Amino acid sequence: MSEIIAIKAREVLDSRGNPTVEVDVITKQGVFRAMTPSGASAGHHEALELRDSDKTRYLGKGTLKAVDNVNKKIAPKLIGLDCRHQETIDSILLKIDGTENKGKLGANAVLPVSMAVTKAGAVANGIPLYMYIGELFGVIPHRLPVPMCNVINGGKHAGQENSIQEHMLMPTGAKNFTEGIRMISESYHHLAKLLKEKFGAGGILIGDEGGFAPAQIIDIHDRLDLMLQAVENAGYNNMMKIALDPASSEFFYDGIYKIGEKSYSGGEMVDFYVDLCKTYPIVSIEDGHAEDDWDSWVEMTKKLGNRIQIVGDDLFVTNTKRIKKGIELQAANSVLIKLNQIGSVTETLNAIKMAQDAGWTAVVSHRSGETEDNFIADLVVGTSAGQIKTGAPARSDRNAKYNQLIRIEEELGEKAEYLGVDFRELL
Ligand code: 2PG
Ligand code: MG
Repeated sequence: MSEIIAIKAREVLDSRGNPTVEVDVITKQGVFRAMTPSGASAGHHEALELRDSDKTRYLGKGTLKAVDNVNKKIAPKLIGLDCRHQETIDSILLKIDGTENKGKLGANAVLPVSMAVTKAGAVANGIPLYMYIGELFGVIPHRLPVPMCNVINGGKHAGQENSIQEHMLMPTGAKNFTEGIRMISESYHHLAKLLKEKFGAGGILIGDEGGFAPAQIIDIHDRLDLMLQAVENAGYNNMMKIALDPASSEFFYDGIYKIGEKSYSGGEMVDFYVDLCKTYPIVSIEDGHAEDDWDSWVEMTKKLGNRIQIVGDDLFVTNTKRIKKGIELQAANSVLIKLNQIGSVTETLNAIKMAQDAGWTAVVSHRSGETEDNFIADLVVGTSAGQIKTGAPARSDRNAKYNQLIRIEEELGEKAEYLGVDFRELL
């Protein structure tokens, strides 16, 4: 029943209208489908996303080579195997590729196969995907995540140069996940009202992750003030915290960080964040410094690490080699987890494990280019990671994940746990 009978890949569209790879893994129990997301502010150390570079198709962004790699190079090696042997299958995928960074097959070829195999394995074992991931990971899942919801989009996701990329609300005062999402949705709509009043129709245009992208406000203080006003108008004063992802590798030029008209050294950026944390209820900052500016990361962690969560995204790229270095240097206290940065389910689980074993948190994340695949919702529950960032409560590519979490919470019933303000607590 659990034998892989066929594997078929095709090129489909992601949330930005760019091509991406979808894979069907077929067993006697059905067709198990997974899709690859894609980043815009991608880190330089991520696994390779293979694009065709044929300018006559999709402006060079076609994924037919990756599709071909699945159909011709991967499928023949996996057909006949038991889909429940995730680790073996993932190690075969790594072996076929044979490079450090999925440079031959492309992470966008390897990952959807790996994810579809996990989905097939769950059904073969007759349990929900999050439970199956829990088995692979070694926990009994019951923890729902506190979401980080990106209600104001900036930077690359909003066609804006040199600005903070993500301004997120975390409903830490909610009693469960479903209530938390309601609080977020209501605050988001109050924010729309404020932005419409202030800037007219242009104020409520949205960015890649469904958050508003008002081009008129570059200063982060103005953005955060509006967010807190919206939260207050929605009636949730003091029930939300703020998380930021400046994605600062995008505005780092030869050792200098540039936000709007202002320039900062790495140390001055630390002071900038320290000041922000004095004024706003900020509990988490991701990629406050650039992907290779290790010294500034260490300084940031020394100055703020005992008060807030310091998350490495471009810095660690879900790669245990880089996470290990970060733990040794004490360069952060949390890892952002993106499946396609590393390219397989097993490697992703290992990255989460390494972080948690060091007493660090792991935040499961979407990409700015997403799909209707809601795998990460099951991943975050399956690993008890406790935090997910997957955009504003807008557009189905984002809500697919929130909606799946609502279903999982319902299914877990009494057993479901939501940590709220204690979201950094490990199992
Ligand atoms: C990030 C992500 C997701 P992208 O920087 O954390 O929010 O953006 O997918 O564009 O890298
Ligand atoms: Mg990031």
